[in-house]
Amino acid sequence: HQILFPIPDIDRTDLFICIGANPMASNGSLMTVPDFRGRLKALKGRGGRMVVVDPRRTETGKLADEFHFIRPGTDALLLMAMVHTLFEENLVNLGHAEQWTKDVDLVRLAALGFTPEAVSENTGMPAADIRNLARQLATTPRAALYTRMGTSTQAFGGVATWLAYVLNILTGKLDSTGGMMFTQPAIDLIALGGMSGQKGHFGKRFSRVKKLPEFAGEYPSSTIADEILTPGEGQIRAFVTVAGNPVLSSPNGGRLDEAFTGLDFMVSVDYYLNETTRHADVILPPTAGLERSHYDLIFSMFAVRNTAKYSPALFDAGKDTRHDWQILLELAHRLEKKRKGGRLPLRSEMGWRAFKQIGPDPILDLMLRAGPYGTNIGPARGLVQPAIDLVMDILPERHPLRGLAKMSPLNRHWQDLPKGLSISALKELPNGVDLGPLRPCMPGRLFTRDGKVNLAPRRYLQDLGRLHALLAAPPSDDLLLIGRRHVRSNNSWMHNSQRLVKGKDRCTLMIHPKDVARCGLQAGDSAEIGSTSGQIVLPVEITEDVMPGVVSVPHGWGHHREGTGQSVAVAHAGASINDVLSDQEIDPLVGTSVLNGQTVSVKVWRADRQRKQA
Ligand SMILES: Nc1nc2c(c(=O)[nH]1)N[C@H]1C(S)=C(S)[C@@H](COP(=O)(O)OP(=O)(O)OC[C@H]3O[C@@H](n4cnc5c(=O)[nH]c(N)nc54)[C@H](O)[C@@H]3O)O[C@H]1N2
Ligand SMILES: Nc1nc2c(c(=O)[nH]1)N[C@H]1C(S)=C(S)[C@@H](COP(=O)(O)OP(=O)(O)OC[C@H]3O[C@@H](n4cnc5c(=O)[nH]c(N)nc54)[C@H](O)[C@@H]3O)O[C@H]1N2
Ligand SMILES: [Mo]
Repeated sequence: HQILFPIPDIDRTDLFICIGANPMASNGSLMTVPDFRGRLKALKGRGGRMVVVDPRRTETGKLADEFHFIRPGTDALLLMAMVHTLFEENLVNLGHAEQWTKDVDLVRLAALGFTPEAVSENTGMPAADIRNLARQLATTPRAALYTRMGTSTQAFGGVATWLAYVLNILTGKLDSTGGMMFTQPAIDLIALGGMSGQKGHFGKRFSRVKKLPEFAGEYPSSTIADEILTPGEGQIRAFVTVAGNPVLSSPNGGRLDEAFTGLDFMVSVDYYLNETTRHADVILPPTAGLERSHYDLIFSMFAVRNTAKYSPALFDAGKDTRHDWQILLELAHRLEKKRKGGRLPLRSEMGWRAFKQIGPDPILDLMLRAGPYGTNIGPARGLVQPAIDLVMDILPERHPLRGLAKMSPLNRHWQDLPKGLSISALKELPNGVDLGPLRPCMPGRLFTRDGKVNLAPRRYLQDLGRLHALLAAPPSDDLLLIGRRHVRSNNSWMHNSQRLVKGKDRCTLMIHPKDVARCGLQAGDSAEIGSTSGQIVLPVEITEDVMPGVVSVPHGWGHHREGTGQSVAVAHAGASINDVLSDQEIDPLVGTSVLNGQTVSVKVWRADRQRKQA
């Protein structure tokens, strides 16, 4: 399920193995972790350790007790070799996961060929270090192995992500204190969705052009351009973007940029006139963050501690402005009317109007009250039930909110709140409420038919042929491109704030001194980074913090395109890594873009030569 996965119990772990993530810059990812630095300090204070594995010695890597470079795209080999070591050295111990895990033996067989010695050359990690890492994970009772962007958005992302779960399960870390645990948020979208029959799915449909699998109803963004540019039945002719800037965030953004120009119609719901919204026929700007109330439904599912916080709007919304929810609801209503030939049945029309009238807060209130820390909603329910019925009428069959209709009033009181959670209770607690640390909850979180975790799904096993091929091929000495994030940036949209972009140029090509010479570069040069998809030019930043053979460029830059309305961003344009990354390179198992580990060429860029070409 797209929003159900275990989170590192960072506040109680004694060993945090962090592979392909940089929480010092990102504040976590599928781990919502405010003040990572403070929590890391506490971890070290209680004698704990952090190990980081990354092709770049990141801000997080610099604070690690143990740091290892790894060649981009080879994590699946490292993780397989760790699995191999666990079996070989009799370190497998599932703990209470034993009861609800099956096919452990298939995993043992799958790992047979992947000895630490065999994967060492490809990964660039000494065999002894790999064995040691597996042993540490197995023998530290409270340990968590966490992988993220670097291990998932790469050629073996699917297998690497699977193996990270496998390692946590084989060593008894899943669902145990200080290990990898599921959250119990005040609004449990999984429980709500489960009640509406929504159980998560993958590969139920395939995209038209490239036949890529859907996941939770979404297709990979790398194939948007194909769907717009390829003629035929089902070709996309109109496009809506909401809070996204895919021209900068999708691989081969240049192709997407072109594709958008050919659309019949485009709408963007966004504040900014940026690289993507400049193609829109209509831009609908929503109210700003401080003009609307806020409760975090999604990130509470991933938080390292269960908390609930409601933020009321600080400012009145301007006259004639709309919240995102109002814009989207209005668009949906009008489209639905159009689809039905201009008129809706009375009951359905009333449902739409009821939804617009009540807005999200009463629904939020109901979800809080009906949730695991909620109050008994008894009489209140009687009052709102008719409105709920009307709203339910217009929701698609499998919409998670449908779970609400089936939720029986609960009577579990939260300890500090005699009346349990509700919006009014949260309004009295402006700093939010602490609902305590993560708690074991398996097998309650399992939705599989047999109530078991299948440790070796066929889909993953079938992808191992590719991993064997990687192992058999000697590593090439081409330069491999990886991304990076910075604490003062957020993907593509923080670059129009002077405060956030001032100071040293951050959109640079990081390159190791050993590679500088072979590319004919010197400090102070600009480099041309090229691939079959395109070229960009960036200043070089020579540093031993990247692994030899690896270069790094951040994403979200490239604000030189005409027709955007962001003067500060234009003055700090940088270049887009996604103009170099190919949209043809995907992980065939899951369809995810290869954002890390694509091959590039790097050479000196000279203004004079460029002028001659022009
Ligand atoms: N300040 C800030 N915070 C953010 C964001 C932001 O842009 N700025 N973005 C937000 C979003 S949308 C997300 S998804 C999260 C992401 O949060 P994280 O998952 O922490 O993502 P990154 O910071 O990109 O870290 C990925 C790391 O993987 C490394 N890496 C690259 N290739 C490989 C590889 O092949 N193997 C291994 N082992 N490592 C590799 C990179 O060097 C990098 O250190 O952050 C969120 N938070
Ligand atoms: N090469 C490479 N590419 C990457 C990544 C990488 O690591 N490397 N990371 C990928 C990841 S993990 C992600 S999540 C994507 C992110 O990429 P996108 O999903 O395209 O998102 P952003 O660049 O963050 O753009 C957010 C947009 O939302 C607008 N916005 C902000 N707040 C609101 C709001 O309240 N309402 C509305 N309607 N609009 C709002 C902003 O103005 C901005 O235009 O990039 C991906 N692209
Ligand atoms: Mo993301």
